[in-house]
Amino acid sequence: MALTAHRSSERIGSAPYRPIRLLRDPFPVWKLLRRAGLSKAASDTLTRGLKAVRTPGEKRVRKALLQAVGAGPDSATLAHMRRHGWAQIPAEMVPDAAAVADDLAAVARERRASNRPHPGPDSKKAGFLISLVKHEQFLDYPGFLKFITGPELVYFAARYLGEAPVLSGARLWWTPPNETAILSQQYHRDEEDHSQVKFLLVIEAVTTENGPFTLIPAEATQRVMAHADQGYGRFSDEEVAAGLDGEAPLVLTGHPGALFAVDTARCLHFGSRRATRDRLMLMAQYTRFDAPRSTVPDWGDGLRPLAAELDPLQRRALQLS
Ligand SMILES: O=C(O)CCC(=O)C(=O)O
Repeated sequence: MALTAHRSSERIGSAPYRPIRLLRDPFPVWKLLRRAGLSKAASDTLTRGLKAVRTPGEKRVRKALLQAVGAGPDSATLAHMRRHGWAQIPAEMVPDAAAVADDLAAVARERRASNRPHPGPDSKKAGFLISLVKHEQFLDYPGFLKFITGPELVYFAARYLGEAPVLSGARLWWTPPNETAILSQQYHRDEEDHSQVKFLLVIEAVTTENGPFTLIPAEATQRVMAHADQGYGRFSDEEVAAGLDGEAPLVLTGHPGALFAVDTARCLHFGSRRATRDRLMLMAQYTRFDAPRSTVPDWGDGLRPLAAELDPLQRRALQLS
């Protein structure tokens, strides 16, 4: 974690290239506070406060950027997202999605064939959710990074979260056939913040055979948690069913190019469970700037060419001023 400001204001085109590095990753701070004996809630509050102190005005700027962008064509989809915690983004809102899925399928074929999944924090999962490309590695694929940071996705996340958000992760996920129901293959909620957006792009058709992403909409998640008297951690299928009162979980199947947005902090979910066929998805995660438990890719200088093409709100997604 770098605590010092990066003062470079070199200009690329009309846009200054100035990474915002102060407390880029709040999560290590949060973990320190926890180790010091603070509760999760107190650690959340303090981490947010520290971030605000280290980057004064940043929150205000991010809200102002959203005001400048205004309302868009996505209001019905946004309303669905706000109410239910998930939405399918209509194809006409993301005309590039099918072509991007096609190109990503080619990259995945190459990566799978050469059997070079990148080792990393998720290698502990070994048998599923392998990141064929992740975070900074997307700099090698500018077209995909452009899609992920395009106005369609970033503005949607901004309008939902109420401010210019941060791209806190991107992964090309490969789940091979497996027989397990462990870790993220069990119901859980993500804990980076109270609210966040994960975009999920189907790359090769997902059916019930591919271990589809499965979720409980936000209102029903509230009922399940109240019934189980539990907010976080893993929930068994039985606990979830008991709180659902007959309502079926939502299974995100779709054709290549289908794009979903899920607030994985508000919706219980799992995926990759007992797949009998490969599953390929692109995942892009957006959080608020002060999400207390998030980590953020270190994009470094590789962003310069893309940065020149982005508007101020999009630039904020990559932690650029
Ligand atoms: O699709 C999956 O395998 C589950 C992913 C998941 O649990 C998550 O993104 O938090």
